[in-house]
Amino acid sequence: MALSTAEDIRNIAIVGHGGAGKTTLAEAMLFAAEATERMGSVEEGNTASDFEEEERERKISIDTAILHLTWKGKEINILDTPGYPEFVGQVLSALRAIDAVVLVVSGPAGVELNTRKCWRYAEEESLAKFIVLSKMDEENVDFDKLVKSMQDIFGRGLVPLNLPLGKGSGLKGTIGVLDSREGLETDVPKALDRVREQLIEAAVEADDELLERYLEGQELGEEEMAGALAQAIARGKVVPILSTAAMRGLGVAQLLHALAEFAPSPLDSSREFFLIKGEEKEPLESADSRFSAQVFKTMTDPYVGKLSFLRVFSGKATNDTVLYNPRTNRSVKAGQFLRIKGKEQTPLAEVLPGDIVAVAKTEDLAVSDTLHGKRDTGVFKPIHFPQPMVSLAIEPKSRGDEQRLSTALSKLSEEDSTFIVSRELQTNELVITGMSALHLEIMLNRLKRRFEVEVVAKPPKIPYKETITTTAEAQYRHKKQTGGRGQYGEVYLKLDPLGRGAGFEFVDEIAGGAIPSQYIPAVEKRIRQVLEKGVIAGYPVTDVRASLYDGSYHTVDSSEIAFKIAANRAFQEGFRRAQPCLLEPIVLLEVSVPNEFMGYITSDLSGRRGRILGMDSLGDLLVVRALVPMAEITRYATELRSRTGGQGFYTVAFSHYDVVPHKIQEELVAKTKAKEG
Ligand SMILES: Nc1nc2c(ncn2[C@@H]2O[C@H](COP(=O)(O)OP(=O)(O)OP(=O)(O)O)[C@@H](O)[C@H]2O)c(=O)[nH]1
Ligand SMILES: [Mg+2]
Repeated sequence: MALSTAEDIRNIAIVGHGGAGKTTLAEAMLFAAEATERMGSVEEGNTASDFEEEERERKISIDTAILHLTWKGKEINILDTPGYPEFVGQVLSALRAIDAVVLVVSGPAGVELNTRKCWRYAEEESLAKFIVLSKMDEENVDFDKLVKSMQDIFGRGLVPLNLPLGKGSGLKGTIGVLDSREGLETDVPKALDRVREQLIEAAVEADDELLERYLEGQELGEEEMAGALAQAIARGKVVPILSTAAMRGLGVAQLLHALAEFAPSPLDSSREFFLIKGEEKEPLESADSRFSAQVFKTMTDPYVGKLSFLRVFSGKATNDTVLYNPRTNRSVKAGQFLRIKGKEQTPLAEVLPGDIVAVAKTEDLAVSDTLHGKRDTGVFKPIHFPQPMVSLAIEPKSRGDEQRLSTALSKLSEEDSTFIVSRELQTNELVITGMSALHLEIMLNRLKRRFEVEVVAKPPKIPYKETITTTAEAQYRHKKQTGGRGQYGEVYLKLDPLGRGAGFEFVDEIAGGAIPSQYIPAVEKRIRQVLEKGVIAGYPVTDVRASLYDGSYHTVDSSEIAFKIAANRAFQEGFRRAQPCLLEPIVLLEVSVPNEFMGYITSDLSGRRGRILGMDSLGDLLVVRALVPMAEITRYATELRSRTGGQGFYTVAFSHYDVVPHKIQEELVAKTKAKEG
């Protein structure tokens, strides 16, 4: 399929709260544009977007689906993004590829938490916005109230571009505000006039000349009007609201029409793109003839291998074009560009500025990579992903699967930037971290289905540490001198507590050769071994200084081994005398919830031994910052979600180590003893 020009491309992402009706809308758009022969449904698991097994079974979107249709000569690329908060990484990467968002707001539910978040992301990326009211065929939807509440939240730039005809199950269709009114009955024309006026005012406001003529009462030409509206939309001054009932196909053609007419083409986008070269930023015009593109998503396909999805920002490329990647400083031949339609791919001979396409067999490419047609060091701004915070420790069910597990995990984390795999140094556990318990569950299912590796998962161990709180001295003499060659070594140690984070220090204070210098490294080495294993509960020791200040030796019987034994005993003894304690990691927790949950959050955090640092109100959202022991929030994600009906979210970051309260320390010590038998 040869495209005519970049002006005919429209790149949009459908975003919104979970279950708002995005996938159903995309399906209805494909069907209306005859890109599909039948309209699938989420319930039946046969939509173009939700084709992956996990999506079909759960009836939710997990990955962004890339779809394509042609409407009246316009090539429309649609990115259907997931709405549940754990998949926000998919939304953020999709936004990098497009020029306009279609924010779906469920008619019955109104504005929800994720509606606001998506609005904010779209604003941050300077994207044109369209609002689609979905499920307008459901009962108890009050169109006027809905529009007013959205205008209160998002501003007066929101103006309906169509109106629903009828209500609930009696919804007959929708009427375009700018359409001809012939044959219309009832009171709709009155409302239409009013809205039409609002729309025209909002559209001409940004254009002084038009505004003047309009205020003088001059009739504006249809084309002039459309041009002004398109510009106002591209700049975010006007946000059209369109009513739909996608399951019944109502309002869908009007939406397609609005996108084709008023959504900015890649050339008209008000987004600014620049290539970063060290400290410099070089603006990039989409009319620039140099080929440049950014990878916004990758996927491992069982049949074609790794697919990388690109948004082309400037220039053209063919399959022979050699793509240069400044991150790896390597070039790869494009090989085969592909147009993506859900799970189907069709080969393309050429790609244009603004295109969204895939390339196959590109193992080297990673999300955020910049690609050039010529050698160039400039890179596009990397896509910023949130830090995931829910972890599980995993190990393969069958021994010998370690290698397969690690290959599979690295593939999964390559295609999902919010899924992180790490080996914890202290606990030696393989830990996976994701956005939520559901996210991790989905990943483990994918491991099983796609890579045939099964694992056992449990909460990761908390990396406690051991330290001392006072100074103490200890001595040990190791002596065995009966028969044959003897063993002899004696050490005197002084242990001092050090400040948090200081680690371990060894000081050699031996004077006058009380211990010959060749044995001293053995003393230090043995103590460092004890540090790793711990003394009171099996956790590594930290923030301690050990000073070797005296000792004795025997000219024949002393050996490294003898001094090591003495060092071990003296250190353990000294450690126990120096009022040892356990340290636990404390994290900085930032919780955002609607104001109504303030009471719950504060009492819950104090129950978790948390210390509240501050509270801020952002509109009706409350942001609470607190220091909380890591051990107290291992299941916080699930609990917060269920208590706030999914309206709360949070971030965590490591803060510092602090002393474990005595009672909890006793329990931990007892647990270790029980394990050791
Ligand atoms: N009555 C009615 N229900 C709808 C309509 N569109 C979608 N639904 C229902 O709403 C539910 C969610 O629809 P989806 O299309 O999966 O919503 P989504 O926004 O894609 O969901 P996620 O991608 O998981 O966030 C499904 O049960 C749909 O059948 C509509 O026009 N009318
Ligand atoms: Mg969906």
